[in-house]
Amino acid sequence: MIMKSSMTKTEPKKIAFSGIQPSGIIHIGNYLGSIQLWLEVQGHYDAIFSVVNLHAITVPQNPKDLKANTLNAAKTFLASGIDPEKATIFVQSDVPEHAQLYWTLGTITKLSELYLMTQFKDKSQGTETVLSGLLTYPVLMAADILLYNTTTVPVGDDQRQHVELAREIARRFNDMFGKTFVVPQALIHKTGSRIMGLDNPGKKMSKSAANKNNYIALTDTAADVASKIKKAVTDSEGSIYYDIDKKPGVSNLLTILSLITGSSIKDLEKTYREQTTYAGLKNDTTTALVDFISAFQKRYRNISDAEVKHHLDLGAQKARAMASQKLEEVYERMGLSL
Ligand code: ATP
Ligand code: LTN
Repeated sequence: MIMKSSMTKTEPKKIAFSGIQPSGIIHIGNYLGSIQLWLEVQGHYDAIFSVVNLHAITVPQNPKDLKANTLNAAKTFLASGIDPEKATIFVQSDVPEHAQLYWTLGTITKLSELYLMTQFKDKSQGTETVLSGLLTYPVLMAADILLYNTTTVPVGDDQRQHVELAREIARRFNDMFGKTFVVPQALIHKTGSRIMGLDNPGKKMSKSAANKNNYIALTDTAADVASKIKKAVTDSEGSIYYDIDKKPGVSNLLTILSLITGSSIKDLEKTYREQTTYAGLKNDTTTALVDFISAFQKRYRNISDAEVKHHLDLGAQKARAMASQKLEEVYERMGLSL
């Protein structure tokens, strides 16, 4: 939770940066693990949120779909409550400094560091051809973050390692060329930083999962939600309490219900203490999700494409003004500008 009281008037505002790939659907894992944190930081931080389309092309994309998904991701930000008066929102490729800084940072990043990234290992596993963009992706992510003097990076737990590498790259650059970058910190939820797949609570909920029952998309219908939660894998014990190792499926449902409703997990455990089946927990989770998603969808339908484009254009201008200054500084430090 971000405490207003911890910010004094004289304290400079902290800067938060985060991004989501426009690679298709946005699921409640993305929302609860990341966008919910964005809503907490906006207003307290100078917040910058990007639709990171250059990241999305590290796996093959259909150009027409990519365009539509990019606009839809930005619309999702707005429908979720991201306020363009408080936060800058923009599309990554509209600010060419991201790709430019990426190149310079790549010249001080070790291949051995990139091969260590678990996301690279997961995504490259089993594929015949591994494209270089998939390996160097965390350098682009470091560029995204470091361009804006970012202090804080609100993300899900799966991005912790990438933020750690961005910190290392910042420190290395500062040591080699003089203090240029702020060393950022990840901001990760205590609960909800890793929403698990409904069909397999041993692995994180993922939009790239083969089984559609793995995730609840923000575009799902009430019937989809009911059917997916009904099929969610639990266990045969018949009692409801939070224990991530012994009861990953039930703990995942409790986490989702807690984050959507704002009730603590302790209170939910009390509510379900007497219950010997999971039907009640599943019904309540379905109702909470359906209420949340239908309100979201209503807001989403009322936002026009023109409105989104307007905010993205303004956002790109603001982001470019900041990013170009930082890139100039980097070029100066490295002896690239005459
Ligand atoms: P996926 O692995 O689901 O295909 P991704 O992690 O590559 O997608 P993004 O859309 O870029 O997808 O993720 C946006 C944000 O959502 C990131 O901050 C990420 O950490 C967070 N996130 C993704 N999946 C989960 C999850 N299952 N639980 C919590 N946060 C998540
Ligand atoms: N790699 C992230 C998306 C991302 C990001 C960023 C997050 C790209 N650049 C900068 C935070 C800050 C992902 O796949 N979830």
